[in-house]
Amino acid sequence: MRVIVGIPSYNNAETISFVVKQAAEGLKRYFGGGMVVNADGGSRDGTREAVLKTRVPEGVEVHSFVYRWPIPGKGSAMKELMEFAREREADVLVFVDSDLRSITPEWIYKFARPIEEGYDFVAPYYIRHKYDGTITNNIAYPMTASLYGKNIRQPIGGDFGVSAGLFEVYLGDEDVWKTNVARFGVDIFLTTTAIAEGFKVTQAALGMKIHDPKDPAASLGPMFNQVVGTLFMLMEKYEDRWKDVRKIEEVPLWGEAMKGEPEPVKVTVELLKIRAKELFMQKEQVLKRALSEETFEGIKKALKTFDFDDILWSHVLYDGAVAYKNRILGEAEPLVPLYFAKTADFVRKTMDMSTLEAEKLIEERAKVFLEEKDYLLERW
Ligand SMILES: Nc1nc2c(ncn2[C@@H]2O[C@H](COP(=O)(O)OP(=O)(O)O)[C@@H](O)[C@H]2O)c(=O)[nH]1
Ligand SMILES: [Mg+2]
Repeated sequence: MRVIVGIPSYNNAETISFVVKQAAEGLKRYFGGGMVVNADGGSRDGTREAVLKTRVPEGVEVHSFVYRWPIPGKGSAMKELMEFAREREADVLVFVDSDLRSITPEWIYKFARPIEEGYDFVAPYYIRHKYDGTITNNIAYPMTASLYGKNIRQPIGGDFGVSAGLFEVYLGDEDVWKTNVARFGVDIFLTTTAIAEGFKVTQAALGMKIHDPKDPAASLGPMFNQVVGTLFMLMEKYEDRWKDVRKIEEVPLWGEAMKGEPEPVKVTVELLKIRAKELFMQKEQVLKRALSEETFEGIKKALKTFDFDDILWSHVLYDGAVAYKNRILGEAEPLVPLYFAKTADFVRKTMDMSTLEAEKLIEERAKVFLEEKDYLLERW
C-alpha cells in the first residue's frame, strides 16, 4: 500500500521536525517506507528547512513545497497535498498537523490501516483537555452527530486518513476551494463530505492530543467563522442527507480508547465575557434579524448571567443556519459573541470537573441537539 503523510504548516519551525520524524518512523515500521510531504503557507521562521533537515529512516522520502492556491490557509495546503498524493498514485493520504506534540509512529498505522480494510475516511479519536477544542465541543461535534447521525467525536480534529477514492471527490469541485474550505473550514468539509457522500467512515483511537493551545477569546473568532460558515454552506448542499436523520449512530473505533487527564489548556473566562458583550453590541441588529424572537430574548438574558443552556445554544445555531440559507447572514461571524458566551458558561459549569466528567456534558449536548431538530426542520 502506498501511504503518503501530508503536513500543512505555517510558521511551525519549533514543532514540525518532531512530527516529520514520527510520521517517517511510522511509514517505515508499518508500511516499509513511503513519503512525508509538507505544504507550507510561506513561513518565515525556517519551517521548511526544519522539515528538510529531519533525519528519517531509509525508504522514506521527505518533500516540502509552498502551495500555489491563492487563498492563504490550511485548506489550500491540504488541497495541494491531495493533488500531490493523486499524482504519486497514493492509496492513502494521512493528514497530520505540524504542531502535534503527542503524535507517535502508531498514529500513521491507525490512520492508514482501516483504509486497507475498506474504509475511506478515518477520523481521529483522542482525549483533549476539557478546554481544548471549544469549536469542536460546542458546534462541530453536536451538529455533525445530530444532523448527519454519525457519532464522530472529533469531526474537526485536523488529523485524518483518506482513501484515494475519497480525495478524488474532495478535489472534484474546484469552486468549493474558493470558499472558507481553503482556510479552517477544510476539516468540517472533509468530514461532512465523507459522510454525506456515503463513504465508509471510522475513528482511530490515538490517546491524547497535545498541540499548541489557543485561548478562545484571543484567537478563535476567525476560526469559528470559517468552520461554522462552511458547516452552514454544507447544510444547504446536503439538506437531503440530514433532514430525515432521527438518531445518532455509533461509528466504529479502531483501538482502545484511553483514559487520563491531559495537560491543562488555559481559558481566560473574563476575556470571553468582555468580548462576548462588546461584540454583541456591534452585532445586535443583524442578530435580531437572524434569530427568532424567542432565541434573541434568550441570548440577551444569557449575556447577562452567562448561563447558556444547550437548548438555547442549539436554537442559536439552527436559527443561524436558516438565516445563512435565507441570505440574512452572509457569514457566521455575527454569532461569535454567542460562541464566547456559551464557552464561558461551559468553563464555569465544568470548573471543578475532570476532562472525563466534562465529556459527559458534551455527549448530552449532542442528544439535546437531536431532540431539538424539529425546531430546525420547522424553520428550514
Ligand atoms: N499552509 C498553511 N497551514 C496552516 C495555516 N494555518 C494553519 N495551518 C496548519 O494547520 C494545522 C492546524 O493549525 P492550528 O493552528 O494548529 O489549528 P488548531 O489546532 O485546529 O487550532 C497546523 O499544521 C498549521 O500549521 C495556513 O494559513 N497555511
Ligand atoms: Mg493545533
